[in-house]
Amino acid sequence: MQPIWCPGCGDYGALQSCVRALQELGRKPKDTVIVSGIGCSGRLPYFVDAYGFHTLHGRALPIALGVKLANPDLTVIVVGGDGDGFGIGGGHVPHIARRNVDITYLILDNGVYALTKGHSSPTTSPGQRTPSAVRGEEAKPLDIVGLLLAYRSSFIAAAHTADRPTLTSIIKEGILHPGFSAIHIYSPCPTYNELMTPDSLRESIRLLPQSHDRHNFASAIAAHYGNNGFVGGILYQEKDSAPLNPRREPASESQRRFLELAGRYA
Ligand SMILES: Cc1ncc(C[n+]2csc(CCOP(=O)(O)OP(=O)(O)O)c2C)c(N)n1
Ligand code: SF4
Ligand SMILES: [Mg+2]
Repeated sequence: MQPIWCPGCGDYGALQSCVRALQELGRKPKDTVIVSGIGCSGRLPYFVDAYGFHTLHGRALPIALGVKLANPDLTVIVVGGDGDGFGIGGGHVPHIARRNVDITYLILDNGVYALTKGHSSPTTSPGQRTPSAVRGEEAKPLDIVGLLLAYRSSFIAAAHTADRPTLTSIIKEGILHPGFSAIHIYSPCPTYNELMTPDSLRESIRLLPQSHDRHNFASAIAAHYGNNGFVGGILYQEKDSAPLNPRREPASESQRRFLELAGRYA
């Protein structure tokens, strides 16, 4: 299917980078599943030659967990918006992170609920006027990378869709990472958010220097908070990350019971 996003939508860049990453890694469509939530971003699986599951608003992560438990050999990618993942679905992210499920999560953040015509999302800028905040947004925006750091995700990266080569290489590394790889991607919505543009992203987001030690958690925190949250690259990657693996002996009684329960539904 041809994409039906508006002209200039950042999600085209995310789509291109995602497909290129899968191609460059030689992942075959039959071995790949893209699971999405609801939103403009949630349409992405339609446009990729792989298995896709357009799920419910905010519920892509638990469904992806089920897919991965049922067949751990699959490459599982989750795509969702800022509202999908950090509004209605915000309660799922920490639990996928702490279980270190081996999936790659592409968070397409456009700062609005675009599909439902531009009302405020958890990342809308303070003062920004939207149909649900006509005098300007009063709430503080969520810091998505800050949350991923707090959840101790085993792979945390940030990128934007106006720099597709960097985004592609980060997605590749995220797919190769054994565990939960979460990538915060600024993806402009020219229809409903005039504050976020490709130029503003290129100007404000600085790539991490080569010297950044991605295995050092304290360095990741310093890089993120030292730049007001506007850095691109791989901030953190846990060394010796051990993902949840249903084929391995469970490490504890509670893990065994969790896997047994999940297996019953798989
Ligand atoms: C349970 C439920 N509540 C609300 C909606 C309405 N709804 C659809 S998409 C959406 C928000 C989408 O925003 P975001 O996740 O940021 O994705 P975007 O469209 O910006 O890519 C909402 C509230 C829904 N489909 N299902
Ligand atoms: S409304 Fe915004 S996010 Fe949705 S397709 Fe159009 S530009 Fe993209
Ligand atoms: Mg959005």
